Amino acid sequence: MKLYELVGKDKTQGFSPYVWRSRMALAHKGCTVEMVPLIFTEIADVEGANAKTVPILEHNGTFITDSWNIACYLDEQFPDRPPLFNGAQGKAQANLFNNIFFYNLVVPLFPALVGDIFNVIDDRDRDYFRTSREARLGKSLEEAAAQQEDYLAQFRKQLWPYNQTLKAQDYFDGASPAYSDYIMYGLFQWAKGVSPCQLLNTDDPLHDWRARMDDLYDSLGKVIKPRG
Ligand SMILES: N[C@@H](CCC(=O)N[C@@H](CS)C(=O)NCC(=O)O)C(=O)O
Repeated sequence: MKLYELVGKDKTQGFSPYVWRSRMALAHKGCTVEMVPLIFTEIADVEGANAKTVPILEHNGTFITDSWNIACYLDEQFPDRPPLFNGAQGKAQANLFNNIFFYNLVVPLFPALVGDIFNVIDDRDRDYFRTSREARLGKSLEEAAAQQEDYLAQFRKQLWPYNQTLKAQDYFDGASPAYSDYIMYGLFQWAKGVSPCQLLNTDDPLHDWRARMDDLYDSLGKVIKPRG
């Protein structure tokens, strides 16, 4: 199996939040995977994948794109291994979690990190990244970076339901981690991989949860080194 991921100048520090979901999901399933680093402007060139984004999973000559599809594929292909979704109802709940999570957390975090991302990407990606992200932001990367603290404050306010949930349970999926946890963990791997800013207070339940997630699968997530 191969998992195509997104890197910047440092090819060991894959920072895509969506790739991290798939990477953790593959580890959860006990799958051994070869990571294939790509920069933004190489993604469309992966022959046979017909992809615009990573992650891309290649398995027995089949390409699966989109992290959600990859998770569904893994549960279908390996039904005897620990499930990522607890049945059809669990999958439907994870889908809701994913969409709320996107709206609550990804949307405010993207402008907070965009200036830091620009500093870590490969030089060959800089024009593409600036043009595409400035169109999405409706402002320059520098203007967004100057407002980083405001965006982070908005982001931190949105953490309340997630911290509250972890007061009653160890993982978003209950007593042990599964796909909702990997959705959340990807976000923190993204921030850690590109930015020195601290998203959490040490007394946030999410802080301890993240430490537990860091220890999973031979500390897989710790391949990302803090920038701060
Ligand atoms: N819905 C997709 C989103 C994936 C995505 O947005 N990936 C980003 C990296 S974090 C990407 O490949 N972007 C390529 C680009 O913007 O050109 C998924 O879940 O896999």
